[in-house]
Amino acid sequence: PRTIYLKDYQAPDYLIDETHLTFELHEDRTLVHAQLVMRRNPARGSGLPPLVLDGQQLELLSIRLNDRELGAHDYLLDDRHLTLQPDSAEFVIDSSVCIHPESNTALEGLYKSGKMFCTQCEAEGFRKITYYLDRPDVMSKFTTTVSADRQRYPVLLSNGNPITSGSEDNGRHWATWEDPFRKPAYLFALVAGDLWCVEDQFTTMSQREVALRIYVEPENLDKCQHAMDSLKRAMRWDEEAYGREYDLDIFMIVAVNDFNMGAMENKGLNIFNSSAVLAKAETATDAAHQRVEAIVAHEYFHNWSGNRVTCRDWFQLSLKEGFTVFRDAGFSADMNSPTVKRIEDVAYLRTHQFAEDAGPMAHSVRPDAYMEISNFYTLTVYEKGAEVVRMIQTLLGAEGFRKGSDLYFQRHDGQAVTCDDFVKAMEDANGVDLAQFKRWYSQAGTPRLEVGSAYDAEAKTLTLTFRQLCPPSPGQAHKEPFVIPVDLALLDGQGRELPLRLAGEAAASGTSRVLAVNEAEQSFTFVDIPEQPLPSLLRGFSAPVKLSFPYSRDQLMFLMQHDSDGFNRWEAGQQLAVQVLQELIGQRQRGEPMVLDRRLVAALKSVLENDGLDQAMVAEMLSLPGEAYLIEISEVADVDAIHAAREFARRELAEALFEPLWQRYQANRQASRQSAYVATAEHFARRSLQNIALSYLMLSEKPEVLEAAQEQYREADNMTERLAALAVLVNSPFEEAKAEGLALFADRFKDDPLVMDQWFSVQAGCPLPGGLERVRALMQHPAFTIKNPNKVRALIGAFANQNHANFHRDDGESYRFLADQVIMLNALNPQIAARQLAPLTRWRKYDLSRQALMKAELERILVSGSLSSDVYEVVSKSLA
Ligand code: HT7
Ligand code: ZN
Repeated sequence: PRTIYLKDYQAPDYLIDETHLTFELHEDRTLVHAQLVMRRNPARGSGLPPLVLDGQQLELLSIRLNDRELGAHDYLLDDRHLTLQPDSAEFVIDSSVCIHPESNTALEGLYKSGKMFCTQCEAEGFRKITYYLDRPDVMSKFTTTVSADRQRYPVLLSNGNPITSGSEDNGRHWATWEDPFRKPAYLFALVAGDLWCVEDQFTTMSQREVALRIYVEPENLDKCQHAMDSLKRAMRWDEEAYGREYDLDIFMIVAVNDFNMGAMENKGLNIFNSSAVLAKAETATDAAHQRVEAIVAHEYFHNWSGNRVTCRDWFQLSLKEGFTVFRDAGFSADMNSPTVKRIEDVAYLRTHQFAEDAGPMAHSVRPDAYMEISNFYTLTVYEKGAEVVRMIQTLLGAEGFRKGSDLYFQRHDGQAVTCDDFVKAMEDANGVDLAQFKRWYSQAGTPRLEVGSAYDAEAKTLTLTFRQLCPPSPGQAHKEPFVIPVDLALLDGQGRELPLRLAGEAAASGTSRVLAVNEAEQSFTFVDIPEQPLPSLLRGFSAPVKLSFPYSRDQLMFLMQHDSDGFNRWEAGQQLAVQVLQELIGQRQRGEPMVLDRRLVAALKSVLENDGLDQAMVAEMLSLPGEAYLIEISEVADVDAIHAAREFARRELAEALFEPLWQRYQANRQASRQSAYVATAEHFARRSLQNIALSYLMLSEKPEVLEAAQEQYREADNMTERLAALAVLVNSPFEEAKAEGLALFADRFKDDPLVMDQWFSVQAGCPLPGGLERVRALMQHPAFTIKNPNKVRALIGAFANQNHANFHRDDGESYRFLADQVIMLNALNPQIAARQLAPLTRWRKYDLSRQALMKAELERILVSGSLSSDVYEVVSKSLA
């Protein structure tokens, strides 16, 4: 495969003003007619270079240039392009092609999901539908006519507003849709099926009525209300937080079962993985409800950050994705608990994005080269990209940031732009220079920030010294200093924040502030500091860096209790737990008996006994750092020792804290019994504490806990409690109860694919011995199919990414298993194959024996036959 470079970007030679599409949908073949009203791009000069249209897997039936039928000698055709010679600056191309959605297993372009037709065009799927300039800087007005059998496909949808529809004599019918907004082809969508819809409406801030519809298969009609409520909240929030109003008369969401990602923001017609839209108490957990709320909002927010203002090229992907993740995080924070949302996001970023940034596929937020763009829908582009936007907000303040975003939307409405344009709007609206800050877009890797402090009791000054260092990443040996916003406070002996005045400043300005660290080594001296303070650093995780400060365990316990920044209270607890766990890991590796530092017990006991704390915070603080995070922060990860140490700590904590855990559990379970399920932050918090308490309690193997778990499993009116109870049974030694729970569950939910995904995942994640054998057996279950990405993620993905003890078994059999699945998926669905590969790409993290085993599997994939560009890019870069 060819590498594409950002430095080679050139504006398109031709533009497409209008796109008129006609689809004749048939079971075995679909005919696509495209009329393109085109002209020479004046920005590219006056000559008439050849017109090179993108097209893949298309059977060309006919092509006309301005009413002249072209013969084979009038154009060049290969498996990626159709090239012809225009003879005037303005012209019309008419093409007809035949495509085969029924055999499209890659789920890109037009395909069938179950009984319905649907599309996925981002990033480069439109070229599998018709010959086109399939690039985001070519924006066109689309009209789409869809015709299909009326009985099987009574609903025919596309982007924009419905214009006309009618019936034919042969049992077919048709509908025409017109989208008044110019858009790139990646935002095109079409859906045809026997769909039912839930309908509502929204009155925008300028009093326009918008019809809202969520289309699903009839059996899912009762699972749409949460998504609809989320959508209305998101529409209102975007008006209030960003001044953004919806612009069409109708907004539609369609749920499909076969989908490579979470959802897609096609203009006016969002297509969703059913897992990201369907939710009701009996079948979806609290986490699933929160995911639905976040994804519905995310896709809706793209209407401005992505659709009205789009990307010039795919290197700019974070322009829309980083910004939109930042926007959806703000929404979720406002709808739920901001501190808990931040904790969840940071834990996820540090575990997974930091690992990506340290691995062979590391790339900057704006990559400068790719082979396959689908591989760059990454945690770096999405989550780190959102952190970069967040840092801009931290540096400019909320008001300055809003001025910048207003200017960005106003200046670039209807345009395809770059990350530089985004930053420029922020600079211009605030009169600041962000030139050095922009290194966050171009330099990969996670900076380390080492902080030292020196207190001068006589001068009453505290000097903080910052040293930043970013490790090399592929293609970037040396990094220049970043601008790192460090939000901080200084706490006195009672935990009160001291007034902050830097040397040279006239007066103190508040008790917490943001320092912009922008040199490799830099000191800041605070004056009038009456006693040796304890710094609370990087509050709210104000920058995506690895911070180190030599806190003692007692100081961390102090911060856990007294820091007024909720995020940093949690962070202190995590750092304490990491120190304690690393000590246990060392003991285990040396063959010494493991001894848990009782300070961790004391710290968690006081958290558990503090009735004033938000229950969700208590649950977060009780959660020990995960194995994946402990692997990420290890130089060489000893998976067995990590697993053994963490399990040992959990058991010790369960024993020492049995009483307070049992009390909390019983109180919360009782409250659950007494109230019907509601998807609100308060109830999420109550159930999350109840469930983490149960998972600790179960380690005691006491009969009363087993009974409680079985009662919760049987009697719960919601999936959050039921699944948590099933998980503790599955992870327990109670074989009979486990088998009974699993069988009952499968019997009850066998017809609900999303619930069965959870059943697969719980078993795939079970760390008890024999994990690989269980996964192999589950692949034979009638509810499993490798053709459905949700099933692959639920079983194979959960096993390889979450079940470290079994995935890293020392004979390498699990690596072999994963490689086999990747080879199979490569032929069916390259995007999913490449994503499933991720755990093998991290081979450098492990001991030499595991390294060799993992590498051997990557090499086996490389020579396994004809590889997709998706898989080839990941494997070859991992081995380089
Ligand atoms: N913008 C959407 C990206 C997406 C996608 C990318 C590659 C292949 C399949 C895909 N489905 C959706 C989703 C989003 O970030 O909003
Ligand atoms: Zn997105």
